[in-house]
This record gives sequence, C-alpha cells and structure tokens, in this order.
Amino acid sequence: SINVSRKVWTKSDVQKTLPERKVSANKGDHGKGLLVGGSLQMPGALSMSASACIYSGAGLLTTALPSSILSIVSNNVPETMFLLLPEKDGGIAGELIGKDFSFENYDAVAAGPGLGREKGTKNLVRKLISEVETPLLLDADALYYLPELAQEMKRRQEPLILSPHPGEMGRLTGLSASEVNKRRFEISRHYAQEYGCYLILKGPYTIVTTPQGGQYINQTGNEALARGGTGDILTGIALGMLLQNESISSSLCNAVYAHGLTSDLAVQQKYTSTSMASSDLIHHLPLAFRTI
Ligand code: NPW
Ligand code: AMP
Ligand code: MG
Repeated sequence: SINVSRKVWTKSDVQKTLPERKVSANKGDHGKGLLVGGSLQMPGALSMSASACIYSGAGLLTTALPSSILSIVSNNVPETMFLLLPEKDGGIAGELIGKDFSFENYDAVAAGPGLGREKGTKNLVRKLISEVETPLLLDADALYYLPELAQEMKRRQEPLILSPHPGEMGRLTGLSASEVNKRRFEISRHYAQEYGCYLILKGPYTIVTTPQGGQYINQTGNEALARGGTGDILTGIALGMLLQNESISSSLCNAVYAHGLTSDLAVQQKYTSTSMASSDLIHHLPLAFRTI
C-alpha cells in the first residue's frame, strides 16, 4: 500500500522540486522565517543555523534569542533581524513569554539550536506547538521536553517536523540510541504515524518519514559531518527550504540532500573528513546548490 512506500531521494528528485528564483522576484517571494534558540553557552549553534538558512535562499529571517547573545549572533549573521526574548541564566526564560507574545506572521518556524534545557524552554516549546499556524520544525534542545508534551503534539493540526539524531530519537521513544539504529525505518514510521508528524531521523542514510508513513532515504553526506554543529546547520537549511516550497516532504528531503552533498563537495575539493570545521560547510552550500 501507499503507506509503506520507501524510496531513495535522488538528485533528479531534487532538480524537479527545488524552487526556482524568478528574475522578477522580491524578497517576500522567498518567505519570512523565524528561528528560535541560542544561549550564552551555545551562541554558535544559533549563528550557524541562521547563516545556513540565509545561504539556502530565505527571503527574510528573524532570529529569536536571549538578549545576552544578540551581539554575537548579529556579528556572525548580519542578514538576520532579531526578536529579543526574556532570559534567565543566559538561556531563554520561556516561562516569561506571555500571552501577548506572538509567533505569527512567519511562513515557517524552526526552534532548538543551542536553546539549552532550562525548565522554561518547556513552556516555550508548548507555546510554539500550540500557537504556530505554519510549518514548525523542532530540533536539538527543542526536542528535550517533547515526551512531556504528547497531548499538545497530538492536538496540533498544522505541520510538525522533528529532526532527532539517534540519541534524541532514543529519548523520544524511551529506547537507547543503538536500539533506534537497529530498527530505524520501523521506529521512525511508528513515531511519525502516532504523532502525525514529519520525522527526520539523522545519521548516515538519514530517513525522512511523512505523517502517512511514506519514507525517503538520503544517500549524500559522509563522516566529515560527525562533528558538533552540523545538525544545527541542517535545521537552518530545512527552514530555508520550507520557506520556499509548498511541499513539506520535498523541502525536507532537499535540505537533507543539500546538507550531505555540501559535505561531500567540501571533502572532495578542499577539506578532509578530519580537518574541517562545521562552519566551513556553510560556505560550501553554494557549491552544492550549483551542482544540483
Ligand atoms: P554518545 O555521546 O555518543 O554516547 P545531546 P547535542 C547521543 C547544541 N550544540 N548515534 C550521544 O551519545 C545543540 O544545538 C551546540 C548514537 C549523547 O548521549 C543542542 O542545543 C554547538 N548516539 C545542544 O548542543 C555544537 C548519538 O546523544 C547524546 C548520536 C545539545 O545537543 C554542538 C548527545 O546528544 C551542538 O549541536 C548518534 N549519531 N548522536 C555549538 N557550537 O554551539 C548523538 N548521540 O545530549 O542531545 O547533545 O546533540 O550535543
Ligand atoms: P547533530 O547530531 O544534530 O549535530 O546532526 C548531525 C548531522 O550530521 C546529521 O545531519 C547527520 O545525518 C549527519 N551525520 C553525522 N554523522 C554522519 C556520518 N558518519 N555520515 C553521514 N552523515 C552524518
Ligand atoms: Mg543536533
């Protein structure tokens, strides 16, 4: 049946679905995105994610962060605008984000890179799941409190996307990372169908699963990606793709493909899988988009 479809997402699939930039385009045609995250301990994760989003074609990006890291992120990513959030101990104080505060008027929202796990982040994530009416991508620390937000997840009508690595998937399911890796397809499909979400289960051969259970396998990427920050970069690329494409599944598959291809090209052309920094990937994104 359709529900058990499983296919490799190829370069030709990317070429057919990647949005084109019209000569008559203006920035509004390429989406307004919101990226939420960051903390004094991890400003780099948010900076890399925002930068990757810009290099993936986002029209306008707003970054919501705790004010103590504003100057760090704005120095790293001059293209983004900011939404200053209340903070506690260097992280976002989610408990202080009141009813008046709105995450509306964005075409897609992503949260998690460098967010931290302060108790208040649970309220922040609850608010996002309940109030964001456009596609919402949760990654990294925005996944941390999800086991306590199952009702909110199931109640949500609009698209919800999760992008766990095997360790995070283990936490979501109560399994160990190695148990997850032994049954990646089955565990992804079961979770996506139970919560009605899109799921990107990362690692070599990343799997994108739709809420209906359809699965797409990625074949780009290499061990150069096994270093801190690369997942945060994927989140930025995925947000960029979501802003420019009606189809959630092709946006996600294209993001995963471009992310992996970037690391393949970086290793072929200059770096080695050992000697590279995650931020180098961002500057190789144009090579990947050019190759596609
Ligand atoms: P281990 O260590 O291998 O035994 P966490 P995180 C496991 C930010 N970052 N296969 C792993 O197990 C993120 O954005 C900031 C199997 C461990 O138990 C988040 O906000 C950076 N197991 C925050 O850090 C750069 C795997 O999962 C656990 C696995 C926390 O995110 C780094 C680790 O996961 C980082 O992105 C795999 N493939 N992958 C910055 N420069 O600012 C992971 N595990 O504890 O959820 O921590 O992923 O580092
Ligand atoms: P995160 O753990 O959130 O930083 O995400 C790591 C990113 O790098 C994901 O997109 C993984 O799919 C990718 N990745 C990590 N290790 C490998 C590997 N050995 N081969 C291919 N991709 C990898
Ligand atoms: Mg991560």
